[in-house]
Amino acid sequence: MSELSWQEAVEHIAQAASLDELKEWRARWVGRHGTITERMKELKALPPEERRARGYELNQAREAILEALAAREATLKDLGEAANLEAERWDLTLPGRQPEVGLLHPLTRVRRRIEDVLLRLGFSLAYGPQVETEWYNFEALNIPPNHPAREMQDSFFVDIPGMVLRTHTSPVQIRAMEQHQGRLPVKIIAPGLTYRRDDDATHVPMFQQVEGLVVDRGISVADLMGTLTAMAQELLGPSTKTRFRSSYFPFTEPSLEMDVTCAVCQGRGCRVCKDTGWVEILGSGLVHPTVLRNGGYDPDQVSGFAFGMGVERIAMRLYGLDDLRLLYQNDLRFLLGFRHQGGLR
Ligand code: 2U9
Repeated sequence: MSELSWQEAVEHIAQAASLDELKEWRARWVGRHGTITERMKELKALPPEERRARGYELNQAREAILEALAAREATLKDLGEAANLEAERWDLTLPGRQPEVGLLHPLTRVRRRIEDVLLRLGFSLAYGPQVETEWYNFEALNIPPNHPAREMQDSFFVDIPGMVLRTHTSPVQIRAMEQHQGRLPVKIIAPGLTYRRDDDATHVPMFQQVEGLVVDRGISVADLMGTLTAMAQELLGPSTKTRFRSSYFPFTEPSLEMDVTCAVCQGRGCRVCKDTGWVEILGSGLVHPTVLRNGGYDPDQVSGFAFGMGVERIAMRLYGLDDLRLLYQNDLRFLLGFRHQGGLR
């Protein structure tokens, strides 16, 4: 039995500090075993007149307590909401969050720079499939069946017989020549992904090339040297010098490799050029007569020059990287180092 009168209970309830405390008051006074409830159970033992008066009084008390509980509950809930609102108040004067701005991958930038320079020299872009037939990837380019590039350990062959992941973008140019149907000039560049079974510090199995092809009447090595020197000077700076060394490729005759004065040390000698002052950046040559014929052109009427470069290799030379794999590891510590290298496009 409680020592408090119900009037005192009503006063306590009106000052309860929490909803939990209200729950206790409710159980103690009007719950299943609460004071009022127990008293009501005792009513039936009383004589009728007394039962009426006592019952009336207990009902009054019960109503008053329930009312006090409801009133206090409403007040506590209101106070809680107000406190929540206060805690969640937004400070509109706080400075905004600086959004992280992305940047193009260094390889994308280098490839686009090469494309830009060649587009300004009058070339058009050409694209083709990455899964190629052996004809377009090898035979049409005068690469014979016994050539080492055609071994399983050098190229990625796919499950479809006679198909290979292109090992260079040259097949794009054969397809483009076919589409030109003998019209002149052909003046295209073929940028894109290529695949070879190589994997070390200076080779990745998937890499990017930009190749170029010009076919017209009277194209000579002079056109090749002039065009590629102009490209190198646009790409690496106007004081860049070029030199050509003879080489061999099945699809060009004669074949030439082009060196440029080192962009890192301006020819003075450094780690990138191995103290020679020169770095090799591309292969080139006059298009082999057989290749012209395979593209639908008559080598007695027209001639052409072609060149090919590896975008990764050029990026290594431009940025002085000694491990090509850095370009493919998506390490932000490395990539963010290019944040201030030229504008974003
Ligand atoms: C056609 C005819 C000829 C494209 C050429 C090279 C020389 C060359 C390499 C550079 C580095 C490949 O990425 S790399 O490993 N390329 O040396 N490419 S001439 O000759 C062609 C292309 C298409 C129809």
